[in-house]
Amino acid sequence: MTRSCVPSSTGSDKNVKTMDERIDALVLRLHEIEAVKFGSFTLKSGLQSPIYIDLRVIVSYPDVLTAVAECMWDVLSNNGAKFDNMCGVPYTALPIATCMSLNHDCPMLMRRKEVKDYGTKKAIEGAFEKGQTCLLVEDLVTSGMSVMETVHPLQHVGLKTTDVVVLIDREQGGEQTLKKNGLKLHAVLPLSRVLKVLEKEGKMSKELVEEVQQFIAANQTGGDKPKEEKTKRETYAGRAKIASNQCAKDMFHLMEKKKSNLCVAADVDTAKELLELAETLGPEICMLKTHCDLYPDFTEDFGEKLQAIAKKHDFLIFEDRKFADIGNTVVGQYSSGVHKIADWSHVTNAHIVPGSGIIDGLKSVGLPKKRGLLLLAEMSSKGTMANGAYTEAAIQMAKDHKDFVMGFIATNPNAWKVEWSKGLINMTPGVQLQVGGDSMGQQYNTPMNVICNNGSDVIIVGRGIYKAQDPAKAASEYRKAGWEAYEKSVK
Ligand code: 5BU
Repeated sequence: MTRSCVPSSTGSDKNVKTMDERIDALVLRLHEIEAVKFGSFTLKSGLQSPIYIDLRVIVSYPDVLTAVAECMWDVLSNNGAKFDNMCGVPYTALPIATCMSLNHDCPMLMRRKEVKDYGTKKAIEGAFEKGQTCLLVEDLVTSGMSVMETVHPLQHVGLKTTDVVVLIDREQGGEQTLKKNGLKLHAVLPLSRVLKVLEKEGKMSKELVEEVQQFIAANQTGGDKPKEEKTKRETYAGRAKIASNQCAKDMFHLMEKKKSNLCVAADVDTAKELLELAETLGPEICMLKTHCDLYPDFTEDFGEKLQAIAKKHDFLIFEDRKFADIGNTVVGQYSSGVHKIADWSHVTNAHIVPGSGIIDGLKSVGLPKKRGLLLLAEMSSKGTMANGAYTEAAIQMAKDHKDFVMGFIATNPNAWKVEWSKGLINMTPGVQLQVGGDSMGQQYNTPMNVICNNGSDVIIVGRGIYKAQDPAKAASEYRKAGWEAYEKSVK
């Protein structure tokens, strides 16, 4: 297919400066306008970073914006990229894409960030034809997640996406993630080059460069490749032997038996739909996660019916209740009320915000029934406060209640480096086959990253399965992906 946009470089001062010179000059300008800063910065994830890159400021410096857009176009030209139109990832990359579009007469499209469900509402604005190839324009890539959030709606309307151009690649695994999703990354500035130029020009000390390099090396998002040093670990069967909680033991055994580490988050609208889904997906899963307060048709016999299906297909039930009150209150919430969760759900979970009394309360109800409790050590959503000291407190509370606490909701247990917890299960929500997220802060990681690189045991998948055209087929795909990741990690 002929593509209408075939970049050839036309930078304004290209005749007087080589591309390398222009890029080096741009690095200095970015430092000057504080788009690249050094110090101690708290990132959204809670991590302390010695480097902070904020390219939003470039809109106030037309010379920088022009140089950025020209360098990005030239990189595409050097790499022989071809496309029909382009779409900037909102918001920082929008003016960059606009500049490229105007300077090179290449049509632009826009993604509406506020459309929550691109299946039903118009998410891509502009004129295009199905089958055209759309270039993704982004200012900065770290994990590749925000790029994927724009790729999905573009693909959904029939556009092909093959190339992504960015100004800065933080070299933290984004390129590998994009590659796994069929995208080639064109970066003007790998972060290492930014550091090199700034050190050469006396803007950074050697020690500071090393500090940033160490931070980047220690905070890889992992792409989707198994990291060699983290791959080997104990099998589920081996861990069943050392688990103290009965539900954890049962879960490890049944995962090994069924060859499934897939938990489906069945957030459907009614109890009727939930029971149907449990019947359909039962053979594929080790656990079914419910939110029983979602169902307007919840009846007293719900638990009994679900238990029968769970028994038939051999899976555990996990009511994702997220208890968060003092011990005395959660006793009643867990055992009685409309839902009587303790009667039918093998597993439930709790926030540790109230302190360890919440575990004592839940345990007084759950332990005699051989139930298990998951503590929320981390969450999948953007900006979660469950990190650092909070996560450490959750780990300590689990250690003090090994009989009842069966494990954690966790996103990166490998980072905890806790040896004693092998008998506990780590379960991770926010999983889809591609990285990305939704418009309300959910963040998705892939089964390979979750199980193999981040050291979790169970993938929890909701919309990736129950919103699929064929949920049974999707569940089988997720099960396969989760199991392959597990096998890779124990080899
Ligand atoms: P999704 O459709 O795959 O995004 O559903 C994720 C499910 O996991 C949903 O039921 C959430 O309530 C649940 N969840 C989560 O997404 N993130 C968390 O940190 C915890 C639970 Br805890």
